[in-house]
Amino acid sequence: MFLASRNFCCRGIKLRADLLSRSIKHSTSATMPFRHKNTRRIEGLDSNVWVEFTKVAADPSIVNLGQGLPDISPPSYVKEELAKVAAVDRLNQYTRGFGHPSLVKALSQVYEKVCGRKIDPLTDILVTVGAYGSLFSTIQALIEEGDEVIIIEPFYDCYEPMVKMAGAKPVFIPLRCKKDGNTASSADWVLDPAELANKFNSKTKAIILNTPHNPIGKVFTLEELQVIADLCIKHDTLCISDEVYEWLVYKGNKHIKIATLPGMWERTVTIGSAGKTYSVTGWKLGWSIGPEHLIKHLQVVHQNTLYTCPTPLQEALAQAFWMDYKRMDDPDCYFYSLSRELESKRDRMAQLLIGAGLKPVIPDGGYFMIVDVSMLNVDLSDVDEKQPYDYKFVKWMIASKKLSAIPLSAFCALETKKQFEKYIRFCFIKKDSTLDAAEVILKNWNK
Ligand code: IK2
Repeated sequence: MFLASRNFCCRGIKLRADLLSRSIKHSTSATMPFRHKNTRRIEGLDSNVWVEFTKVAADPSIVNLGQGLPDISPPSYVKEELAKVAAVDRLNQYTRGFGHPSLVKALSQVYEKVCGRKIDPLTDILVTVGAYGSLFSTIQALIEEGDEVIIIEPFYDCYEPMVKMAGAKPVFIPLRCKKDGNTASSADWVLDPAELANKFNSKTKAIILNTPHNPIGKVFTLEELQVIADLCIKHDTLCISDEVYEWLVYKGNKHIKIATLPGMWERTVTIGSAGKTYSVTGWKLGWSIGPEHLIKHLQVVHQNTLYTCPTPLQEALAQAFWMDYKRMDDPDCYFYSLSRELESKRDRMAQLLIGAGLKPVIPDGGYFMIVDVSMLNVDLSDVDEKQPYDYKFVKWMIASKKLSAIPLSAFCALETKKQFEKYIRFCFIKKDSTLDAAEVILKNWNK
């Protein structure tokens, strides 16, 4: 009885306090306008494709080939390492801010082998929260207000807002399809060297390169990288090279790091991702690798924003890297076995789309496939008028076919959306059962 009345009394006080605070809020907003709006640097950056499409594809009955996350299992040793580190007290506390010592050491060994040069684990590497964190610290550290940054379209969507938040101007150049209509390969999508050369001027601070490319799956060739490198050197420009899909290249293709081309190490920051390397996108660890004179500025951004990344994840990742480092000459190394596993998924995805009467662009790398859906002639008059065709198409497909994808124009600047809006992007790093479910939908498309 006493307890009951005490609870009632406490609840009564809380209720009165809530009412009071609501009435204060109400009287303030009624009498004067709230003067705190967003900062200018985030003006116009409110829409985001992941926020929008994660929400619409959240229903578990939808076959989700949208956002780039695996539903296959990560390698068992990676999961086991994480379970082991949780038991070590020291590994549950803060670690070195610029990267846990065993992780930067492992990364330096792996990348020394790939790049054929010395990489100092303490000065040439910064570990961050995902490749997003690496891109952010690179752009914040090296891009100045008023600078121009060349971005190749389509582009991973965060490049444009990150450049804008740094006060710089994105300058876009599209990959153009050199074949008409019946495009079969991501290699058909190319930059025009003369058009690219015209984008460089005295204000150009950097170019952002992404190879293997998301969303097209293009793997830039040595010749194509050399054109970019020559322009960077000629105009004393930096290169921010997003290589999160570096291990995911398919037969007949080779991933080349632009930082290994003559004269490029000193001006390149290369970005990688644990999420993409080990199929653990939820771990959100990434890294930037480059010369000390660039990485030291990224470290300043990092020490004053995030300071450090989770220790257990870094230690587990380090152990995984050590294991694969030791077998880099063995085809069973996860760096190569994952791309073999994905190559058959890529071929299956292509067959499903071809079977539905579509012409997919077969990627040479990464785990996405784009396809022109305009030929399906779907009536989209009921879907939100203001959006580009591909947005409307994907929303319609999710609602009517229970299949999700990502609209390609999400990876383009406003002015170029029209050029790309007939394509949508499918993600194929999926279990056979998920691809089976997609197959049923595509086979029954016209029923
Ligand atoms: N850069 C590229 C090119 C990426 O693809 C990603 C991750 N994208 O995945 C979502 C999708 O395209 O569906 C990143 C950077 C970010 O990587 P991280 O998860 O390591 O921050």
